[in-house]
Amino acid sequence: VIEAWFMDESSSDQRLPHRLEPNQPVSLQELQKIGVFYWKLNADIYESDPELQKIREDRGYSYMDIITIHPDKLPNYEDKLKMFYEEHLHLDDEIRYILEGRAYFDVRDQNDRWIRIAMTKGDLITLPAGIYHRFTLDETNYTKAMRLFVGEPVWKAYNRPADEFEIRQKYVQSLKCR
Ligand code: KMT
Ligand code: NI
Repeated sequence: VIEAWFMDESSSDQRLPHRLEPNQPVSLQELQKIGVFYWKLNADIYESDPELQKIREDRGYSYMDIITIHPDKLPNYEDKLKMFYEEHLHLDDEIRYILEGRAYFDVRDQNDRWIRIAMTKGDLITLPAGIYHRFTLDETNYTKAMRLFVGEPVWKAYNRPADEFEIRQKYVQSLKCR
């Protein structure tokens, strides 16, 4: 299963775990309530995995590419990492599948608290359109991830505040009906 926890308020290195003391875990069920969904897959066979194929077909994830995030492998690494860690939303779901390494996705819960989701090899996650979130590597500084998308990908991120978007209002509304 996936591990998630409420974050502390410390402004130290974003790559550190930032757990509260004592740790305050967040369950998969709580993540589902804010529209975050999760699968565990076998990343060793991602090129021919029928389970991944099925998810892609069922959910219409026609597009995919693979991004390697590491100082030596990603052009403009520092800028991109900084950008990924700005609190933002997208007009579409963000779907990521970790093939190697590790990373953190931080999402805001219904009370605007940060939840940190620890992603490791084999974790596939979907963040709903309109949720405020951000991304960082951990201290190992390396991840290889598959990016999935319904149709032609749109990577545009809107930094907070972006409350005027209809998709944001739709998302906020959806939190009330769960
Ligand atoms: C995003 O929009 O938050 C990202 O694309 C994060 C990096 S992809 C592993
Ligand atoms: Ni994003």
